[in-house]
Amino acid sequence: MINSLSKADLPLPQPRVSDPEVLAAEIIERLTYGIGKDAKVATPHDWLTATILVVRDRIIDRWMETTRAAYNNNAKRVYYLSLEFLIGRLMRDAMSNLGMMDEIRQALASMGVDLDVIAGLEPDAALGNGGLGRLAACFMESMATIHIPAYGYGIRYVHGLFRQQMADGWQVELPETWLAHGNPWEFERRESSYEIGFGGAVDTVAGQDDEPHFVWKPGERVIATAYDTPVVGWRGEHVNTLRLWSAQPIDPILLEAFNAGDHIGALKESNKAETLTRVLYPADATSAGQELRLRQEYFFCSASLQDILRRHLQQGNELSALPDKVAIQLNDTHPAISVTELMRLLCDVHGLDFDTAWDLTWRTFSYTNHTLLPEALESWPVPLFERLLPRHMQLVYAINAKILRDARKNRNFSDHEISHISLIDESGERRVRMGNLAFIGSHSINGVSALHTELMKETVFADLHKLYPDRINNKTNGITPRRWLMQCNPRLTSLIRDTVGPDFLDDAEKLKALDAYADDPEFQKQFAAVKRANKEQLANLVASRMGIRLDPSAMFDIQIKRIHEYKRQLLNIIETVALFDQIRTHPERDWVPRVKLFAGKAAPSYHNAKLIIKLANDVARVINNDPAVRNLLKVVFIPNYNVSLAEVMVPAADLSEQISTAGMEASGTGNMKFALNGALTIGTLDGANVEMRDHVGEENIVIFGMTAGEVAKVRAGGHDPRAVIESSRELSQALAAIASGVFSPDDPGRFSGLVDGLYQHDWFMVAADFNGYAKAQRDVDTLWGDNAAWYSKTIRNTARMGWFSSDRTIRQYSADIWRA
Ligand code: T68
Repeated sequence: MINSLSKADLPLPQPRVSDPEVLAAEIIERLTYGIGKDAKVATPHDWLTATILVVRDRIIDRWMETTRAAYNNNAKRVYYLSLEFLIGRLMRDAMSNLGMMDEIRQALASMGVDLDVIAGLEPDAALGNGGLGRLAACFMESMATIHIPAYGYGIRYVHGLFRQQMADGWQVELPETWLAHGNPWEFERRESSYEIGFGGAVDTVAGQDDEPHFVWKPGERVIATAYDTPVVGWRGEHVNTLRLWSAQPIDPILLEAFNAGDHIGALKESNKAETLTRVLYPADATSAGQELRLRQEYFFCSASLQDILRRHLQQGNELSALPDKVAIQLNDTHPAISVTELMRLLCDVHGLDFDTAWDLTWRTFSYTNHTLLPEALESWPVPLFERLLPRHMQLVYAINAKILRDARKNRNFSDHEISHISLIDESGERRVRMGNLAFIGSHSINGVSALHTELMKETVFADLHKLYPDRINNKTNGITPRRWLMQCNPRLTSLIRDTVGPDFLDDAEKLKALDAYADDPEFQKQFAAVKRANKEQLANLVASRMGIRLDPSAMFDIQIKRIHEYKRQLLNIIETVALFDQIRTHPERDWVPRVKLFAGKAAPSYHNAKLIIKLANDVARVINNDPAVRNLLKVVFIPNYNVSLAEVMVPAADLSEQISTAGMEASGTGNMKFALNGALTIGTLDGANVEMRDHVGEENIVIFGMTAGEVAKVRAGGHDPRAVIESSRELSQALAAIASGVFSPDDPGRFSGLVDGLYQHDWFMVAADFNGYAKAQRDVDTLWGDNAAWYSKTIRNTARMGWFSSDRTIRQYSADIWRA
């Protein structure tokens, strides 16, 4: 009987061995006893599941050690709250970090199974929209790598970001079903369940000390259940937990209703609960603004905070030690409701007074801002907020009163300044400002690139910055070099290791050693051969998925990211049309063969973004079928962009398009992935491009276009796009072709609205930057013509991008914000 033994006497599992024979035997064992399949009839999916289970075993040993060590040291823990974790596939990541990729490959091969084939079947977990969600995934891996005891908290969406299909060149959204074959990475933790309330009313009862005590009586309740996924760091030394919440009804079925014959009504509660965590909102850069979204936000914040407080107290800590033992990072405003939820738990559940609770709260939280776009700043109508979260509404008013009185009395803030820092926006329908709540409730507010952080101080948070001048700081984004170099580009990784040794594997800044080889003809040849092989791999993917043949000796010019007007895929397409015209008009010139590749998803309700996808496809059809440019220009829009596709495209790029309107892209992280993999960047002085230029050297990046300051000035002072367009023959002809239906003969007016927007206001400065962009592209052509110069620059990009490792970013968060 277990009970009669003391826990210390329980036997520990044997540490796992990782030689191919042992692994093969374990995979067979898993197949047989874990999945119940005879190896002779196992499907590739069964092999995948069995392999994952065997890899997972190695992680679990370390996971338990890590968790035990954090508990024994009573270490400060970091909690990363994010509504999105765009983790992609996990098997390669895990095998590579554990250093067992070759052994698993051999084990499978000995049984006639190809690792690459089954790895390609793993679903791509797309629990995020784009950069913000992918950053959270890179951060999780870096926190494990540098041994920070950390938990990621989010939602276990049943359907992640939609699958994109093309129907006659238009985006069509289909549901994504990543859980269809089960998820061998996760552990359901039924014991970690919490009740989450919505609606109802607040009662006041007299406390012991005459202070009124508030009791929220929710009108609805659901259960949040935890699902844990281990996140293993480089070399497998430390394993953290990604804990995702799933909603369950309190009563799975209302038997009374069922017995009375109301079979649908009997499941109403159940359906309602499950709807909560069913799908990821697919809009990036706009706030969703719907009740279900606010419910999702509150649901996962409340569950996470209850869990965090339980762990804190279970360790024997006092509540007063919360900021010393707990750091909670809010990934954008999506988890900002946490500020009031922690206040509620501390005051109403744990009985602290308001001022004490407030002091603990703002010292525990910190907040990362990812955008300055006004349409993305979350705010909720007061009536909706009050109906769904009546107690939190009271707390918003109480916090507001405290802050505004202080600003007025001690800082002499004017009415105008007060109206900007208030948690309530009164400019129209009254709304709760989640950005201000996150700011006021945090001791640190950070931007994600140097430029973005400065603009935050001057624009959205100017008045709050005046009130709290020490809180805003910068943490330039980074990417994990494990996924974005070692795994996605094994050829380049081997070449670098053979050339400068393995130090860069543990410290990306050691890539600097490659600088010495940038002008070495022999190394350039090898670097070029790696690029060529990666391009062939991408060409094979395009051939098999789309039936289009690409010439790997052409320049691969790639723009992949969410489709958004500020990211200016339109500028790229218009310049492509202009180039098409030029090639046809001047066939006698020495044109550089180019393949223009695009991929990315548009928010389903974003009309212009969807039109831009259609335009890319329409332009591709015409250009790819014109014999006059046959070997010189190809245009391809690859459907269903996701992390796995990026892992093939990034290593294959010669040219990386980072051409957003200056001042609008907070940082960008795709820009870093391309440069690290030896692409040349053509870009504006926006987001992290500015710092990339500083690191790689201005001679190794192609910069064009207006600066953020110039954009702001021109927007304020009246920009005359018509005059700009009419003064450029190339641009006006390209626009005329698009607007008149050259690319859309079936519907000639299809793009006239898009072009009209450029003539009318050109908000994103597409016309304004066109000439600079076109000239920069011809400079790129010239450079391409000089092979030695090209590789000298691209090698220097790889050599100098080490600083953009997310390990560096996380060290900075840890030193300056979390003090973990
Ligand atoms: C991105 N933001 C920034 N938002 O655009 C990008 N938004 O410059 C930056 O590099 C990246 O964050 C990481 O800091 C987003 O990706 C969203 O995805 C999003 C999702 C929902 C609502 C609003």
